Amino acid sequence: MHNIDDEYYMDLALQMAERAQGQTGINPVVGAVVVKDGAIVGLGSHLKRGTPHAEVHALNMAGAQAEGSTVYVTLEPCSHYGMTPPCSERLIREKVSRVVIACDDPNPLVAGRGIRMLREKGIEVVTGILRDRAIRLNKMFIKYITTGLPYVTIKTASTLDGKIASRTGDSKWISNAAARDIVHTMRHRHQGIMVGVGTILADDPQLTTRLSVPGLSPVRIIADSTLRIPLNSKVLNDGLAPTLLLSTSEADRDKADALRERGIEVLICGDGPSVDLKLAMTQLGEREISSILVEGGGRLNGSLLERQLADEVVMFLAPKLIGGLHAPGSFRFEGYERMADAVTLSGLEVEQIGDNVCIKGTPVWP
Ligand code: AOF
Ligand code: ZN
Repeated sequence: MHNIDDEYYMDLALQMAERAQGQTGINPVVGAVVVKDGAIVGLGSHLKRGTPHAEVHALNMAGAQAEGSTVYVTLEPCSHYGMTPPCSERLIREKVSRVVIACDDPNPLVAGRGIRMLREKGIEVVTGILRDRAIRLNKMFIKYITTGLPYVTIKTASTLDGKIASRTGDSKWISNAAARDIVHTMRHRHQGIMVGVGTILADDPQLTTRLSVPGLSPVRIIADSTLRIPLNSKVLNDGLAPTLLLSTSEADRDKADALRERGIEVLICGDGPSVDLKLAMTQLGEREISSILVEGGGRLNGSLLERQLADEVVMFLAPKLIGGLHAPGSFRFEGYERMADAVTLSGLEVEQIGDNVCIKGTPVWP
């Protein structure tokens, strides 16, 4: 049991924010708790872009009890007029006494101004309570708001010898059912899902979110430099989520037109022969896709790794050894010459899921 202190209330605010992951679009997830005279009098979470911020919901619930209260908020209250008015002004107007913040808002429009506004009005401000957890929670928002580029997570499922299919191409299934369920939660929490056209040709996947309860499906992004995608593939016909194609100027114009007529957006990412993935990320960022889950195949994973375009790698390993001199591996690219050149994963997290192992980390290039 945790003693009742600032961390106790911040933990509650973080839990509310955590549960909203995936539903705020390019906005952060934020939770707020209002405490007055030793009791919680207001709770709030930012639920969707364009709707009230966490503080507003919590203060509305607190009503007149907000005066003289302590407000816990997982992100620095905003200071700008965006789709909604500034939360700092609202906190000042409500005459709260103390604001406890987990982490600063890296949005250049805020970046410390929210905290300054509160302090200038004599409100006590404490920052850094459960800061690391708050930063980790908004890793996607932080990357996107500071770079305009999506946060890229590469997810792989391989045998222990690193293969994502057998020598004949068989891949159903490598990871266990529990590991595959986790992937659907990951899909829910990303704005986009990306695969290479080879995956469409091999598996004709839906790439939607399928949980035991309804979930949010990401925009489906297919890297297909020459538009080889079959017109009858599921992602082009099921209408379950938008689909976007990444191609090059070498792609057949008639096929591009045919796809656009069906409402499929076709982006031209460079002059070929393969999709310029850096340019693709810039264009996807411009379309407000702030996070992308990459689900292979090996070539797409390898290209992203080679171009240093991955923010996180999540690898599910099954206790199987399949061999195969030409069986594909999870990262297929030219490769580095020396072990000292290898990409390493930092901040490693290892979790056992039944007989599978999940390894997560942040790639670091030497
Ligand atoms: C807060 N509390 O709950 C959230 C904040 O367009 P808007 O008005 O929704 O503003 C979005 C920006 O506001 C977003 O980029 C981030 O800087 C901040 N989000 N701030 O005080 C909240 N969601
Ligand atoms: Zn705000």
